[in-house]
Amino acid sequence: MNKIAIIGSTGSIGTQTLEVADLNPDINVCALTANNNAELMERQARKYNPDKIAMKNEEAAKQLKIALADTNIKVLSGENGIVECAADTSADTVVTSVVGISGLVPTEQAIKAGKNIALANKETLVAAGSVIMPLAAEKNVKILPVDSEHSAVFQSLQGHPNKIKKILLTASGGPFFGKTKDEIYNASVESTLKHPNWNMGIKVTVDSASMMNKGLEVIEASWLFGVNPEDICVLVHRQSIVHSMVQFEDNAVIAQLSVPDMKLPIAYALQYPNRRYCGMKELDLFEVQSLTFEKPDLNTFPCLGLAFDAIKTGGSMPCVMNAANEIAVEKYLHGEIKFGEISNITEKAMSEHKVIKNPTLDELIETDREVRKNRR
Ligand code: MN3
Repeated sequence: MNKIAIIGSTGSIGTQTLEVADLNPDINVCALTANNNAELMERQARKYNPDKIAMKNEEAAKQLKIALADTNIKVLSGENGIVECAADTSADTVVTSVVGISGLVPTEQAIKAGKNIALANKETLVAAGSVIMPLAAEKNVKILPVDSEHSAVFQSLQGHPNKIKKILLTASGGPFFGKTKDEIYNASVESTLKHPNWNMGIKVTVDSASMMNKGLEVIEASWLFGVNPEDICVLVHRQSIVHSMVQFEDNAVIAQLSVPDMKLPIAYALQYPNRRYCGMKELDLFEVQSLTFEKPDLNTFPCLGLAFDAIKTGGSMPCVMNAANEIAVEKYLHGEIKFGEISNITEKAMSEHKVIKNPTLDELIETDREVRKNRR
């Protein structure tokens, strides 16, 4: 039996995690949290009967307290309620499927409470990998990747106790593959949200279009697998069938292939080292026919280059990059800036930042806050 808490259960990864749980009776849901979708949370709470739930939005929590008055489910609210659902439950594993920096503190508190982490919130490691990874080691908890590329790397490492020579991280290229910087500068939100292969949350879809998503994943991979950024090679692979690869000292390359479906990495993280049917379709390579790999275009997608710069600089720099990008994406979605300005804003924040070499978690949270304040 794997008891889980889901931080962000009404989002894309959260709902797919529950679909995986539906197929596997050995996964038991003991806590759920969300921002403000009270209607969906009520349905989830009634179906999975967790011990406790939390809504970040106080109004939504109030509404649910009334709606769930006939149950024994404890309804909490605010940041503290979310942290309680992450750290103070009978869960063995906490699925962190919220987007952005808001996943950081619940993840940290869950690790401190000795919970394994099924990590879908990449921003946590991007901003604070230097604090989170040593903490996880100290508390002897596992950080199991839910991001499809990192899950593929993790799967490719099974049975290979050897040192990684290179990580070959694949990228779909997003909706603007093959375009020039000028052509996408004024890209509409609608065209940005049209991802060719993956159906994901809004923030990660915009990040995919700018290739910042791949940049965040380079940093995530570097922390998860202890690999230098110089040894992470990004390949644009339009078919999204090879989810990433590992090259070993003997130059053998091991890959994981499947149709693009997040249920596989979710199920693997929750049932590792077992594999069970998770609702994903079979891969038909005759239908796919060819698998192609190309170099990313750093001129059209400067965000990818910024991420390599940020992790090479280290310290508080990736945290600054992440915060500036989150703000810029938000502004873009609200029609306040052009698509092409996302990278400009991020680059400017990075160039203005005075790096803290070995930041504490508090210093990182403060840095994140500063960057957001200055960019709003
Ligand atoms: Mn990914």
